[in-house]
Amino acid sequence: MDGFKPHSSHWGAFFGRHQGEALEIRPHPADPHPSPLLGNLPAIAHSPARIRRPAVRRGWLQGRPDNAAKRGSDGYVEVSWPEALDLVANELRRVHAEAGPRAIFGGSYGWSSAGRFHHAQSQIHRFLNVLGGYVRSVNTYSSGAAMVIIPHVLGPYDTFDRKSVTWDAIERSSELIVAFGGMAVKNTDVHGGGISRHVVRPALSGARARGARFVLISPLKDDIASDLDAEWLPVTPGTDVALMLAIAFVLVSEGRHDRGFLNRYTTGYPRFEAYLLGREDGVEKSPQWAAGICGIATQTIVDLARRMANARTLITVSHSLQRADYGEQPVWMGIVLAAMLGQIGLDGGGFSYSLGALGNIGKSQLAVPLPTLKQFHNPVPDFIPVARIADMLLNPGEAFHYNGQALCYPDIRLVYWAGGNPFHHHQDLNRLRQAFKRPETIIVHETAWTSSARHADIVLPATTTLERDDIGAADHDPIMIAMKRLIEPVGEARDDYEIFADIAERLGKRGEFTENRSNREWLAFLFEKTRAALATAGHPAPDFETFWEMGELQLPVKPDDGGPARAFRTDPDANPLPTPSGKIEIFSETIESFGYDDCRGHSRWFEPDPTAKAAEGRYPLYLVCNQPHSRLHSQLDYGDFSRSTKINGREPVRINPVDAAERGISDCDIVRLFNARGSCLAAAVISADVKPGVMQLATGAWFEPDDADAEIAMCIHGNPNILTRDAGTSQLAQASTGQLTKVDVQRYAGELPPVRILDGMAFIEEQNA
Ligand SMILES: Nc1nc2c(c(=O)[nH]1)N[C@H]1C(S)=C(S)[C@@H](COP(=O)(O)OP(=O)(O)OC[C@H]3O[C@@H](n4cnc5c(=O)[nH]c(N)nc54)[C@H](O)[C@@H]3O)O[C@H]1N2
Ligand SMILES: Nc1nc2c(c(=O)[nH]1)N[C@H]1C(S)=C(S)[C@@H](COP(=O)(O)OP(=O)(O)OC[C@H]3O[C@@H](n4cnc5c(=O)[nH]c(N)nc54)[C@H](O)[C@@H]3O)O[C@H]1N2
Ligand SMILES: [Mo]
Repeated sequence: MDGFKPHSSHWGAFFGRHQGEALEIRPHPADPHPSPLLGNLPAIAHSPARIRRPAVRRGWLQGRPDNAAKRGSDGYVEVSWPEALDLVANELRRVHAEAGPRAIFGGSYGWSSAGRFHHAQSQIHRFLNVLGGYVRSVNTYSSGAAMVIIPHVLGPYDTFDRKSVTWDAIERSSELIVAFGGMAVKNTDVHGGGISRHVVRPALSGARARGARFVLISPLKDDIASDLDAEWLPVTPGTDVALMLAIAFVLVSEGRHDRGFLNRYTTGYPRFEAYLLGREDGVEKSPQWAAGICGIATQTIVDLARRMANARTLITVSHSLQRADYGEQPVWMGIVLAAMLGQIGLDGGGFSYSLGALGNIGKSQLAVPLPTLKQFHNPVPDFIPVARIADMLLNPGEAFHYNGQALCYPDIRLVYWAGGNPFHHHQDLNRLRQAFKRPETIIVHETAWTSSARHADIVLPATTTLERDDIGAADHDPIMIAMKRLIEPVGEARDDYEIFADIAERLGKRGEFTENRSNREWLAFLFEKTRAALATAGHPAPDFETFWEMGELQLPVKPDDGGPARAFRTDPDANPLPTPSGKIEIFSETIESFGYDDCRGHSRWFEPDPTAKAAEGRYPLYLVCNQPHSRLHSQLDYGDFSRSTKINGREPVRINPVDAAERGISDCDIVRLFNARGSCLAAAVISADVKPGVMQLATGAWFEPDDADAEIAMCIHGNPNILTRDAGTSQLAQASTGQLTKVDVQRYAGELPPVRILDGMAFIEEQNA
């Protein structure tokens, strides 16, 4: 491949070549199923959406007292780099002097780009720590409820279940795979940090060819690969726990649950059983009971429970189920159900959280550590669960609960973001727009004029990964990649690292931040950790320059031995779980002791939140706001592939034929989705793959308000977060509930405003122009 150089992204390894104006991208030749998301990359080199020069919001620059109210609708003034860096340094100095680091929010959640060094999250946290710390955020939008519940039930997130069940074991041994939330092919395109080979499809096809059967539990039929002939149980969104309870009920009533396993490996089962059988609350969680809630027929539930008890069964629960009200419950209940089947730790059986939600989960673990950039210590005690950002900005000083702690929201005066897009990822964007009017200053490093950049005061143009050398490597992925710079920086864009280094210099901290290493020296330094481990273990261990020449390096993996789940099963006394009981906690005394009414001592079905129910009752349709197949989140929405999936410039929304007919909606009509929080336009796609009563609108279309000054704006492009509710899963995890909301829809009869946000910032002016 003449002139092509290796590189890597969250959606796959590839080779690129920039000649003349054209950036050519080719998938890695060894990748069996390269992601179509690669088609979004070429636009990086030339898109008008890229930020080309530092820019400052006019009202902020002029220092008007009420200027913050104009965030989101103000114009910008381009300035030189030295001016921009001075402004940032002075502002950090001022806020530090007046209020200290506890007034600076640096949570800065977001996926930024692959690459171990130029990872924007690592860079900003390191930088803010060098300056004395910042208010941080904990957990993720992805998995915020699971990250809190799993440690109570199984032990540290990511150590027990996500490291135990492999694709190989599924291909080898699973007989029945019951996938709650599915294993959508589109989702396995992606893994944070990179994914060198997309192997999920061949593994699942292999299991199917051997005779394994798949049951898809989801409101969408295409949440699993079509060649698996999965049985589709179109569950009502948000009701999986009722279905799981009913399956458990059948197991107990028919004596099919594994008492031996429950006795030896779990604690608290009797208290859960009392609830299940109705001894606690007078309600039997029977299939008849569940059928009325989840929309799956009684006999189907009974049959499924019997099949699960009679086969080597693997239960998977996707991220999506826990990104909803009471999201802790389906994860917990999935574990309880697998424990009742007694198959946890058996080859190809048991439970796995998030298998199929990300491409590398289910691959073998690496036997060597990966390069990581040191973050230094953050002395600031304050933090928020990541999705409580708007609550924090709107309610400084207000008390909230989280995982057994009573906490207070800090009073934030400066927000600093690099590598994330809150106007993509957060819920109830009209509320977030109000919240973003609160701080004194908002600084954003961005590659493109996203809506978040358009709500900032100081916007610093960052390079994309294609403009930098880096090392690509991710957990569970056996290939390390020499990510070579493919294009020159666009406009005056600079690496986050350089930007932070120059600001640190203005604050007298350059040496501390850079440790006097150049970019290249950092890469060699970070690589050394992996090289040394390879050498110690007796594997080929090239030096950095040789690795760089080679372009990629195969890393050794641990044997597929069933992981910690097998070890626990084999000898629970020698390998107890790091839970209070050393066992799987079907009842958690710890959680019970918190006294929360929305997450109690054992998994249970919660009726929809009464306030939400009252408010949403008028909106008859569920809206599934899932991950897009055409991009990663909001990244490169301006790319060719993402744009090719839009209809009349709008994001497609899928509607069942029955719901469409009732409303006189035809294919490709522009429709308006609405509820009490807001509305958006989208393009109708009529599809029987969506359960009646449900619509589906992927996340990630860049938020573009019809009227940037209106209190309740309509998004003319199709961002579902204008509709979602900004409320935590429960007081336990306080995680995002963005996956589901209730709406109604109608044909849009008004004049169609053009979508402009993907084509750059129109109202920029040069200083002194
Ligand atoms: N309603 C609803 N909302 C959701 C979800 C849902 O299911 N439903 N899913 C949630 C989930 S799981 C997630 S993970 C979040 C994702 O939310 P985010 O991670 O915030 O989304 P991204 O679009 O990946 O944002 C990354 C941003 O970083 C920028 N960027 C890329 N590389 C660099 C770089 O090198 N430097 C700098 N400075 N910037 C860079 C990109 O341009 C992009 O704007 O969204 C959440 N939001
Ligand atoms: N192509 C692509 N892949 C991605 C991403 C991306 O942006 N683009 N993002 C990545 C990230 S950051 C993450 S965290 C993962 C997220 O992984 P998930 O959160 O699992 O992914 P989603 O696509 O949001 O949801 C998966 C499916 O769950 C179904 N679902 C929704 N609600 C319910 C429910 O109540 N019950 C049941 N049974 N099913 C329900 C929906 O039909 C949806 O299609 O995906 C990753 N993969
Ligand atoms: Mo995520």
